[in-house]
Amino acid sequence: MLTIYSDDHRLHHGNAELIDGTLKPCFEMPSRADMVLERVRKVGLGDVAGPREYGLEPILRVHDAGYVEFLETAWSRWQATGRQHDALPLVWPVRDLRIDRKPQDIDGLMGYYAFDAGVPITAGTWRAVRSSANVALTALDEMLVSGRSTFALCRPPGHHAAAAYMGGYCYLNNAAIAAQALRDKGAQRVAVLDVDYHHGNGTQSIFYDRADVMFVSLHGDPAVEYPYFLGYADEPGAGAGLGYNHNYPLAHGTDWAVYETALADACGKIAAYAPDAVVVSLGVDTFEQDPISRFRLKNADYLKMGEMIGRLGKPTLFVMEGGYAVEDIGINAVNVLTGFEEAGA
Ligand code: SP5
Ligand code: ZN
Repeated sequence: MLTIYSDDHRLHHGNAELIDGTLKPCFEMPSRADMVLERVRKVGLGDVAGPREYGLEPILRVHDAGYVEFLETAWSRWQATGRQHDALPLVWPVRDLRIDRKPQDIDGLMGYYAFDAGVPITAGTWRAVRSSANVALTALDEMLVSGRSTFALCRPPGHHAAAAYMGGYCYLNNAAIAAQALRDKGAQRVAVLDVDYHHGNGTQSIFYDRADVMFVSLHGDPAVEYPYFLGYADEPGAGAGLGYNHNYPLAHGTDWAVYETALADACGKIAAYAPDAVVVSLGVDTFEQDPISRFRLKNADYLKMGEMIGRLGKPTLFVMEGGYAVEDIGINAVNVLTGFEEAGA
């Protein structure tokens, strides 16, 4: 399987995130992508190539123009106020606070365009997130040209980012940008399967009222797990999109036996939808040793996960999302890809 990857991800290296009541070193760190790339090479998964430049157009098909302009200018505006350390949001417009007035000040804008404090903006963030989107778009084009499934080794990840807000280590929604590009290149129906431990609130939000992109997600139950405010089973889609959103909230402690049952059901929904292609939001933070997550999948379970996805028999674009057990992230992510290939897809 072809992997698309760019060293530009290293330009995004936040110092700290607010977690457990304290500022800790970011779990979402450059070594994550390095470890996945190392494993791709070690097992001989296939060629590794760099991304092409797609400009802002495919990004603006998914994201709000004001939000994209904010991402592009946030670092220079933050720095202009005399600060050299990472920009982080600190105040958010919840419930009856006004979102009809966009603040002029960068500190206000950081909160306006974020839903949590897990999104440091640094000098290199914009270039890294642009490259990450280009990685997904290039892997998509390679899939379309070759008819073979591909791996977008994206970093930073994307599935928590919605049309007009960042959060959960995510800035641009790489999987959503690729799914929309698939539609724009002629696919009639696209299914996004999100196996990251956390609910893909951004992707769900972007496609919630649409029937042409189905969103299916397995994740920690939001009643007890981040991102808490989306991802319940009773979110079926709205308007034309009613019936095209499927959430599988799973309990803390979920192991492969429980996960497999849910994944089989999810794959059944996708098969019945008969999509032209599948985009997989590939997070491996479901791993038993993940430092911020509470499922119990083991290394070998990811092979079985890949086989089940492979049995759908669809052209599939894998887009890297989360996974914070850095020592095992490469083994687990590449196990999904090799399991997929062994299923003959
Ligand atoms: C892409 C992705 O996987 N983003 C995840 C963002 C999660 N951020 C908040 C994590 C909160 C973890 N709380 C439990 C801490 C255990 N000590
Ligand atoms: Zn995650």
